[in-house]
Amino acid sequence: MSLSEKGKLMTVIDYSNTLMEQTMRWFGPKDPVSLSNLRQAGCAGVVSALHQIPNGVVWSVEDIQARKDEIEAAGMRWSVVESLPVHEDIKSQELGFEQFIENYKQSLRNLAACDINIITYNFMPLLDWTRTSLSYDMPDGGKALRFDMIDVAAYDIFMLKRPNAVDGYSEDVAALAKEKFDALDESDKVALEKTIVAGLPGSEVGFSTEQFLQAIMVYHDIGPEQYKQNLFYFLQQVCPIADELGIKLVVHPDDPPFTIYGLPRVVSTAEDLDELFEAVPNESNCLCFCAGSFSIREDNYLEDMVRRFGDRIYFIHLRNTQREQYGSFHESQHLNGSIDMFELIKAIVEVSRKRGVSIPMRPDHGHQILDDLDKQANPGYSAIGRLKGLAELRGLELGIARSLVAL
Ligand code: DNO
Repeated sequence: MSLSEKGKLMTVIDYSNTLMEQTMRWFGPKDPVSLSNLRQAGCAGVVSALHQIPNGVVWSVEDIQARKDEIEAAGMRWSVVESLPVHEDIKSQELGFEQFIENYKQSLRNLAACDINIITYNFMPLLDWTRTSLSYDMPDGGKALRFDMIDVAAYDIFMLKRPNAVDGYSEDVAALAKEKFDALDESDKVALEKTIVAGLPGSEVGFSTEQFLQAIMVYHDIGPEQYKQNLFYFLQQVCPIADELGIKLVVHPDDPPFTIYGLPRVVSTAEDLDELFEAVPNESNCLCFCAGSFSIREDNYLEDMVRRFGDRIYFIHLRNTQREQYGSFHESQHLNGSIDMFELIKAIVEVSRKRGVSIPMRPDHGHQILDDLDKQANPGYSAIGRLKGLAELRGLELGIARSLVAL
């Protein structure tokens, strides 16, 4: 092909409508980071939820429309709901749970009536995402979120005193946990428990130690096989309605993607996803590809997963993590860490082009940097750290997209 022919081809192919839609999460009017901040960061879309409505209660058209109007007045669109939480009774199939499924369906109908059709949820029992430190010092002076397996073991074995907890850890981890626990003073213990069980932003529940232990034991009795069936049952009930409404229900993977406190985790690996889509093949049964969550397991090959489940991906979370010893990890810079972000975005670009779609993406979390350090924000959701992440990610994507056009 001559250079001028190649030049013509480059002008004909328009890749811009398959670039990821840039979004950020907004926790609603109480979020210290404003909609105007999000717009200035370059967002076209907003990811939000009606956190003021208790878990299990129907979201009314009125409330949904009010949130939508507020976002649109700021010059963006409400791209994705994160999350419409699944009530704990649905997860454990507690007596009377069918009513919560009916409520869920009604919320879906109301969301569709307002033209909102990508809905995130997760199926992690009791806890949503889990970290042990919300202000881990990075060498550059910023602060990050971290998960320390030794802290988790110390809490589990010596504070929660879960029966047989010690059997779930290697001897090394159990010994280090004992050392750690012995060195904690009362205020350290309170702080650790608060971080672990009081609930991070987005998780809709918080527990006392006793409540937590009791609730865990319920899931021990259920076990992973039955728990998986509970997820499938929920989807078998709601997906037919979601299909009709044109809604995509995107499941957020387990974070971290392995069992903690002996709780079943069933959306952690490519095999889990295979089973999920096979058990419930409905077109509404889809995936929120959370790179950071999946990346904690070395046996999750992220680019392969994007290609394999590409048709089911309707929402993307991009962040990086640095895996450490014993399953510990911290959230690293968006472009550096255990994930090869270049390869991952390349796979996303290919899938988006093949499908001819622009998939909403949010930079998932960010460090606290610059003015963030003196301000209050939801852990992981400070303004400047996320802006930096988004800026780096969109630059990388644009570079990849343009170079692929030129090939
Ligand atoms: C953490 C988030 C999660 C996520 C839910 C989805 O930052 O990715 O809280 O929103 O698990 O249901």
